Amino acid sequence: MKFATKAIHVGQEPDSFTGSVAVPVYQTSTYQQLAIGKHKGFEYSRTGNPTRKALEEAVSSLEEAKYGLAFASGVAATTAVFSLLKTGDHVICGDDIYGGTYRLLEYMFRQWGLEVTYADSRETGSFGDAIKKNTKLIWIETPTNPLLKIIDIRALAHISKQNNILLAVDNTFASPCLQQPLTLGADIVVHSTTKYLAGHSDVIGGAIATSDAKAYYGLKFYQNAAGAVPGPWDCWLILRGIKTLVVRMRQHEKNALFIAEVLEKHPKVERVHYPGLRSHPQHELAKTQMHGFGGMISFEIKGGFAEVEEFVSRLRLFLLAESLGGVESLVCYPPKMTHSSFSGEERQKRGIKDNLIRLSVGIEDKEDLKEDLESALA
Ligand code: P1T
Repeated sequence: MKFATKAIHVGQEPDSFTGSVAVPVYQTSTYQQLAIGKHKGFEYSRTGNPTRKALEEAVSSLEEAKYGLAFASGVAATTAVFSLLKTGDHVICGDDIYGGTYRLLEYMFRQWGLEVTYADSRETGSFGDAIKKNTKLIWIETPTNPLLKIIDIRALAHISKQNNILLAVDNTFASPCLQQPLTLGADIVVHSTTKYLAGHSDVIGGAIATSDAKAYYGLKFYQNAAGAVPGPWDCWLILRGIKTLVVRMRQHEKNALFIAEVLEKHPKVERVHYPGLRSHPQHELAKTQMHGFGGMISFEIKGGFAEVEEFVSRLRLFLLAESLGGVESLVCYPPKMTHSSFSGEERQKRGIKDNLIRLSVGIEDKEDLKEDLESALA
């Protein structure tokens, strides 16, 4: 079955009891058991819920995985993966990552004795160089948040397999529609389903897909033990979003490429980061592992914070907000919003400049988006 068909049908078969075409919302905390130790596959909704199961099947199918797990947020899914590790284990993490992932590593897991090294996201070799005897996990985003760097998943998968290390890829920015890390050799894929999978800025969620049975059973145990599960309504909303993922991603990408080209030519713009531009240093790599370049752009405006403030205050369509991947266009200032958990020094080290602006390009008419950006820049 092809991707667009799977997005509509897998996990979303008509309800066997009523024929309901939409997966029912099983708003129940518990399930009557037939006898002690005998039940119909569900005991308690933290452990399992049919609406959540439908979402888990849908996500695993889109990621070409054997197993899927849904969580209450992307951060909860990320926490689940780090929770596979033990005190004294070492993680190598790409240096350009969502601020919340950095916060989790630095302010939660480090105090529990996890060692973390950040590797240069653009240099595959820097991940290899960082490997130690106790390295258990490589964690990357690609494209990265917020600088849209591309990491060579195949090359990292090769390194991680040779060294018996798990490779986890946060695939939130691309979505499985544009990139399927497991098919490139990664072991675990993580999503903030809040973003493109749900697609309408109306729900918080996370998911993991893997074909590694050992990792899956560890993560499944964690899911039930720690309990950060999504409720059935949230699962239902994400499932509904997934049905239109393909058409939305096509439009996000068309609009983003158009806007990136507009920005690149604009005299008030210093630099544009978008993997679909030929000027992007890893454009060719992106083509080898992605089926499209997505809807996220970041750019450096000429000037500093004053110019950023002025620019965002003049936008009308692009809403100033955290998050991304919804049908509406958003603008974000990473240094003070999504990446405020990095110190100024850490941001500078990573190239997140004070004039960096991030856009989540929605699926509105591209001419309206262009006009909004141009009039605010003017
Ligand atoms: O917000 P939550 O659903 O918990 O997802 C966290 C998360 C994980 N991974 C990536 C790559 C993300 O971008 C995020 C959340 N990011 C934003 C809210 C943002 O505006 O970048």
